[in-house]
Amino acid sequence: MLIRIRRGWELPEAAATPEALVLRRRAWLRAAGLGAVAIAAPGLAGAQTAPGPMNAVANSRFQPGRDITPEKDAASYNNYYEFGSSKSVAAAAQKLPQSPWTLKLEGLVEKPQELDLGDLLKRVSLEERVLRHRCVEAWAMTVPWTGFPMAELVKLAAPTSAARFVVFETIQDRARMPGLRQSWYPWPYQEGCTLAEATNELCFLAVGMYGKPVPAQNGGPIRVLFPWKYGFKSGKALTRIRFTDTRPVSFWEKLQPSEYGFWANVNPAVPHPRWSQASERLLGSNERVPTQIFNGYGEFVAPIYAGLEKEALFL
Ligand SMILES: Nc1nc2c(c(=O)[nH]1)N[C@H]1C(S)=C(S)[C@@H](COP(=O)(O)O)O[C@H]1N2
Ligand SMILES: [Mo]
Repeated sequence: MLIRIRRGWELPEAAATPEALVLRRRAWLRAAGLGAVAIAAPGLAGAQTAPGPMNAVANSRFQPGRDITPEKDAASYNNYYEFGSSKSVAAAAQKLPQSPWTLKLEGLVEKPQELDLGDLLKRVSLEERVLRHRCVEAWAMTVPWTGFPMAELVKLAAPTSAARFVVFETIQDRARMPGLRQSWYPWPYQEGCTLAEATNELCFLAVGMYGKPVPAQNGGPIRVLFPWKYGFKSGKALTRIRFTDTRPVSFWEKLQPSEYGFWANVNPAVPHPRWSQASERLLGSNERVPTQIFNGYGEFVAPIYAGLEKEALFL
């Protein structure tokens, strides 16, 4: 018999049996659509054009269909391996200076540059959008983020015709990130995507959360969001964005390629090798709800994958 050694990372948190999980019907009606959202996120209450917190305009194109996760839950239950493998990294993460911050755009671009984040934010228009986030460990949250589409940054970088992939690299601050001493991890934390994914309207660079700067533990001062992919693709505290012609091997793929692939699109029908992906636990309420393909964003992103059916799109 093959004895499998369980690794410490990304264990499923759902040890409960499915029968014990109450799958309640949700929210669309009870939350009365925008009503609940507007109450929880003042930035969304106004007219489309009225700037809200952080001077952001509400973008209501991506309706979450769920209640917003209480801020304290989203800000206190984190994955951030640079600060250790526990979920309680918020205190340690406060040591990471958030300003000044530089972001390098490099690789196969016509305009390689080093951007001061403050300057960059003067050149983009901020919007607030409420997005679902689904961790591969089967928990989820729904968060109002402030930021701008990744497509705007791609435009600033002006990738050459050879560029096909984008790599998002996290800062390595050895003095403040004790997790970096765990040498079995393939630091730096880097995840990547195709240029088509990066320029999809859903790919978002977040600098705010709940109307305030993104807290350090959630990836401040700037992180990327791929709401249709498992959460590990959404790298935090970005310091470099690199355009390449070769598919990058990302952090989790290097660690365990049989469990974490390049694409990592959410799909309830494709179990993780060690647990089911059929449902997810909502941070805050602890309610369990069914997981949706592409985390419910298929109408926006499914066309990206036409012709790629032979790829491991959902691992
Ligand atoms: N740099 C970095 N980014 C990261 C991670 C990490 O460990 N380091 N964890 C990822 C995982 S697994 C998830 S689920 C989300 C968690 O984001 P949150 O803490 O804001 O909920 O961040 C992702 N981005
Ligand atoms: Mo995750």
